[in-house]
Amino acid sequence: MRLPRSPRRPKEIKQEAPDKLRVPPGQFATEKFPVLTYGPTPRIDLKEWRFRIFGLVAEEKVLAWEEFMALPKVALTADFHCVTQWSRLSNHWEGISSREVVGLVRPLPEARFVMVHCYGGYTTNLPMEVFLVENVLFAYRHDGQDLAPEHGGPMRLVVPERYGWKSAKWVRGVELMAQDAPGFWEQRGYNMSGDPWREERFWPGLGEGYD
Ligand SMILES: Nc1nc2c(c(=O)[nH]1)N[C@H]1C(S)=C(S)[C@@H](COP(=O)(O)O)O[C@H]1N2
Ligand SMILES: [Mo]
Repeated sequence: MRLPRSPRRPKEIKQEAPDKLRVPPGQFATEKFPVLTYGPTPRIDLKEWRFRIFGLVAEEKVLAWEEFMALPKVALTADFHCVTQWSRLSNHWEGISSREVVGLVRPLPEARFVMVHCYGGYTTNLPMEVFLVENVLFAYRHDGQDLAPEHGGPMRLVVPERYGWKSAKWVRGVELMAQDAPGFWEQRGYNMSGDPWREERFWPGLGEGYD
């Protein structure tokens, strides 16, 4: 699969604090990039692919692949922390920032949370202020290659400041909401917030050390 290339170089976002402790508590660094998917890998034809931004917005937006790829691009290096305890440091991502995507729809003032919807039915929730952090992006390239289908290709969300389950693969929509609601893993015992630096792994009270 060859993806269209932007004529402009993506804007490179610096990693926040390269010299700070990079591996959060209870995690170990690995060079590998394991695949963690619940269920089969969806295969999406780029001609059929759509990305819908909807919910509490003045006017919803549906993007086809070419429209999505025509948006201004960013690139950044970020660490990735899975709740199953592996961390993969220094992933280079290229994509479209969440701010760019939200800028297309004029959110209503009551919109405070998002639900990210995926091909295959997976979902995950985030507060708007976390979703709109500068290093959150809808990525289509990883370490210089088009994003592999098993890692979320053609496009996935990347939320470096949260555990990996918030980095939804095969994204097909973002829903703006007034109230928080649990996504797929959040309904099954994972923490609503999922900050790896605070070890927000599971529901408070589930498991030793996590409450
Ligand atoms: N659609 C979808 N997105 C998903 C998942 C999934 O099962 N389905 N797994 C999550 C989990 S638990 C992790 S750790 C990361 C793993 O990303 P990777 O498979 O590219 O390593 O994807 C997240 N995004
Ligand atoms: Mo995970």
